[in-house]
Amino acid sequence: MSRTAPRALTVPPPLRPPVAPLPPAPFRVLLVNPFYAKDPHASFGKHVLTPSLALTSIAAATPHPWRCDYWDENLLQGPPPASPPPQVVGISVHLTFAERAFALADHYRRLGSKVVLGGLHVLSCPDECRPHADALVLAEGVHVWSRVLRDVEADTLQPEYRGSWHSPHYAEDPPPARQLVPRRSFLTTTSLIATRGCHNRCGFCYLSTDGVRMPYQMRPPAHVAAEFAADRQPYGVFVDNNLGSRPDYLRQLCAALRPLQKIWSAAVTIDVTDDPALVREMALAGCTGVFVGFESLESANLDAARKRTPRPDDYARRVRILHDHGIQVNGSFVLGFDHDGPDVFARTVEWIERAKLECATFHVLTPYPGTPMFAQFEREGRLLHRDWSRYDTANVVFRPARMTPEQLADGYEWCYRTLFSFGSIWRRRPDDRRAVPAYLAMSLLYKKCNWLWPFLIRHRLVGPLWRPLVELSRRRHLRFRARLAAQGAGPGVRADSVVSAGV
Ligand code: B12
Ligand code: SF4
Repeated sequence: MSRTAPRALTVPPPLRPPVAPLPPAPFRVLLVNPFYAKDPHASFGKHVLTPSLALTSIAAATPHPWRCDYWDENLLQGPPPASPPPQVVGISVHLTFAERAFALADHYRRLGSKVVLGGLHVLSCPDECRPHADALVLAEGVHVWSRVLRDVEADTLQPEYRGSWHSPHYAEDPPPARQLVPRRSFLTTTSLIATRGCHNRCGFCYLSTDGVRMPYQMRPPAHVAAEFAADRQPYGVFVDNNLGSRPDYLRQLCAALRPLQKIWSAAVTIDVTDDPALVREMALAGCTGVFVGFESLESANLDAARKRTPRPDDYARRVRILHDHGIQVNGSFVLGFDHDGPDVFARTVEWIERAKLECATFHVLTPYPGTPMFAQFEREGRLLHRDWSRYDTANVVFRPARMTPEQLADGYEWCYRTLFSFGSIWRRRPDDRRAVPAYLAMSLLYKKCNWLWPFLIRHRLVGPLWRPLVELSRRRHLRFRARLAAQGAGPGVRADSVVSAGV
């Protein structure tokens, strides 16, 4: 794997005014997901696994006669269209790409468009966003979007609109406008969301940001299943923070998904294994991969983060429950907590190999503005800078307690290098020999082919290349599932699916 990312993945395309500027096109909206620099240590494939639902959700709430276009700068198709400029430009802002979002906003305002900014960073740092926008949308956007456009029509656009995470109408939100997303550009366009919130409120998570007190809300399982069916893809990715927060709901959702005969992955906390019968229902409903935030193998770190989770010495047994049901595990680990010393890297990687996690992602602990952790580090004078573009969990932005920033940066890099090596990929292969070739194909493409990803992305070959592998996985999963169902309750069938949760 290359240690530096190619220019196309680190530098956004230049924004130049059109040679012959035209007046803004009335009733046209352009929704833009801004460019962000990619971490050369991780897989570039991660960014085209599935699209974020922020803008397609907004698009779905667009009233007649407005028409939306969608532009994701990370698909490497050059600068976003501006001739003619749309009457309204909506841009998602996260802290890591805030600078690019502001450059885009300034560009379109110069061309005469009205610019509306929304997303997490607008909520946590509105004062920073205000000078770049005609209007800000704070928090939930779907329910205020039509008001924003009606106000543009009436020339009464307000500087600020505030949505609510407490809306009683969440269950009735329209399905995201997935048809706007270029189908060939992603492994799957079926990003799904069934719930909002999480039963935890970990101190480092964006869910503990000021103003993000969202109750756990759920959408009717039948609606979610209908959306999955309608997008006509074999594989769906749930982008929920934690699909397992309410086991009773997850059970109902599985019952609705099972008849679709599709495969899917989701983020859950490891306590989903409290009830192996629920894991079995997930498998029978098509779950082939879970993304689990283990965060740390050190209890003291988890306690300090206020994460309610089973003890780390029980993690391996719980991973086996998932594996026994054909569910691959992509573990997420945060490095640099206050109880982490320089030995944390080797210990974490050794554990991952012993537990045979098919995939893992590492994150340098990152205090997001607005979270209790950010306030604490600021109070203690431990923030190194406020260059948000490096608050991407791939760079060290604070002074760790038990090592130097350099040790943390080197250790993070070492973890990825070791885990993405041929040796480690081989050591973590599934026990079931039938599953090994597909596991190897997927792992090598995902982890060892960063040189290939820019080409695949630019030429819109991601979908065409991955989809046959995904379809193969789906068929294998259906065979596995038939055996699991025939066995009755109680595991014993080994994993033979190959798609892993990657968000
Ligand atoms: C899908 C996803 C991805 C995808 C796509 C990201 C992308 N930007 O295209 C991939 C896998 C590539 C990814 C990568 C990363 N991600 Co990510 N990702 C998500 C995830 C799981 C789902 C996003 C989603 O679809 N949400 C559902 C939509 C409906 O909700 P929403 O985004 O909040 O949008 C609503 C409002 O905010 C608002 N809104 C948003 N935009 C706009 C725009 C306008 C105009 C308006 C009016 C309103 C509006 O209205 C929307 C509807 O109500 C979230 C977690 C989550 N569940 O939200 C993390 C999350 C956004 N990711 C996060 C992070 C940290 C990253 C990475 C840095 C991690 C890493 N080290 O690799 C990278 C870097 C990417 C980057 N710089 O953005 C953090 C962000 C934290 C923060 N404070 O900014 C989150 C919150 C996860 C977490 N638990 O920490 N991610
Ligand atoms: S369990 Fe995960 S999603 Fe839930 S609060 Fe903690 S880090 Fe955030």
